[in-house]
Amino acid sequence: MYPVCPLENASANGIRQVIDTEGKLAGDLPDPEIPDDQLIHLYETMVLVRAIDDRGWTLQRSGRVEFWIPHRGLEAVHNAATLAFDAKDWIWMGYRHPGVMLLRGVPLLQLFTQFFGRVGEPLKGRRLPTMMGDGRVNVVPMTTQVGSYIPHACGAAWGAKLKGHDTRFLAIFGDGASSRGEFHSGMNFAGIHKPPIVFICENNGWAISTPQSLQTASTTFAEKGDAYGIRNLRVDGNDPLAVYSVVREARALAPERGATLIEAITYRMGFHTSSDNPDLYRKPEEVEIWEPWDPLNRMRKYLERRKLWDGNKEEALWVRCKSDISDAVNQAETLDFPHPSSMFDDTFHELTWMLEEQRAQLLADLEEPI
Ligand SMILES: Cc1ncc(C[n+]2csc(CCOP(=O)(O)OP(=O)(O)O)c2C)c(N)n1
Repeated sequence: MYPVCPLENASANGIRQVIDTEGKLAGDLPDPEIPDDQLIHLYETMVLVRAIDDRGWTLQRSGRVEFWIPHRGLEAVHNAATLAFDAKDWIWMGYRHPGVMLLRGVPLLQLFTQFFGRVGEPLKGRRLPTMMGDGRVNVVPMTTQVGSYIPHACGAAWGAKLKGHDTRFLAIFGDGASSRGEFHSGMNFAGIHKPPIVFICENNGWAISTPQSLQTASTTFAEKGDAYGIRNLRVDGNDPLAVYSVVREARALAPERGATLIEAITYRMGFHTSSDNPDLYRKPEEVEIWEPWDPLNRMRKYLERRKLWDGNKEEALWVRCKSDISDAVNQAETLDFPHPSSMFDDTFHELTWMLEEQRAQLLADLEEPI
């Protein structure tokens, strides 16, 4: 028999939880009583994030988008965590977190402009699709190097503390990041200096083909916080209400207590990226045990129990999401690609002579007929 989903025995596994698979209050945490309009906005964003993933995948498979990093099943953690933070707070995120941008009010067109690598979005079409960010809404552009941004996030949080600003910080990263030196430097720094930061380790079971058992010999990722004197806990990462609860509490404690390390237990239902094939390293049965814990279904059932949602609203929402996405796709595909020489822009205030030479060479090469 295949092992059961860890969320099934949440309390035995020390995993904080609010709702079960039927959206019933069944966990150890009380309902966080998020206002109705925010609850609905959260659910609608989770659905939009799922619809973006569905469309992004087909766009990549049909050759219209270069690359895709799926986020199916991971809609609860980043959306609920963003909602738990204030707009003035800063967020460092990974590449599976489009809801961070959406909940900060970034238009869908900007996301698709980024996915298509066109000009007209802040990163100027230079990043891999889904590696987003926008300083105007306090979301730091994502860097591909796993976990590399943890020390930067700590430094920024410490800086805010030293300046007496009431700004809090959130850094979301994967379980794979916990094997990087930057994770340990960041945790050590945070334990000592107590910057107002919340770390979320999104434990989705895998780092490409590396399972948890080969990532760490620790029983949990959360307990790594103990070594650094950092408050830590585990939460059901497919339960948006539980994620909201623990993140909101950690944010509130941050000015006094400093950092909290939250291990959010979730599961990457899809491929690592469009260049991956998970059939080579994991069994379909493993994916199946997570299906009843789908965060969208649980949240929808919870809203239905609260009489805030029904089948008609659900259908209308999906129609709206698909139509808004199609509009964004159609518009984004008409935009220009960046000029190749723009790769030299924004590297230095003034280009070094070597980069000047390389840029001139590139421009000359581009003039040459192939
Ligand atoms: C420093 C570094 N090493 C290796 C890679 C290649 N790489 C890209 S994603 C990834 C796995 C990351 O796993 P995790 O942090 O658990 O996040 P997930 O992709 O599962 O969301 C690896 C090893 C990289 N981008 N950066």
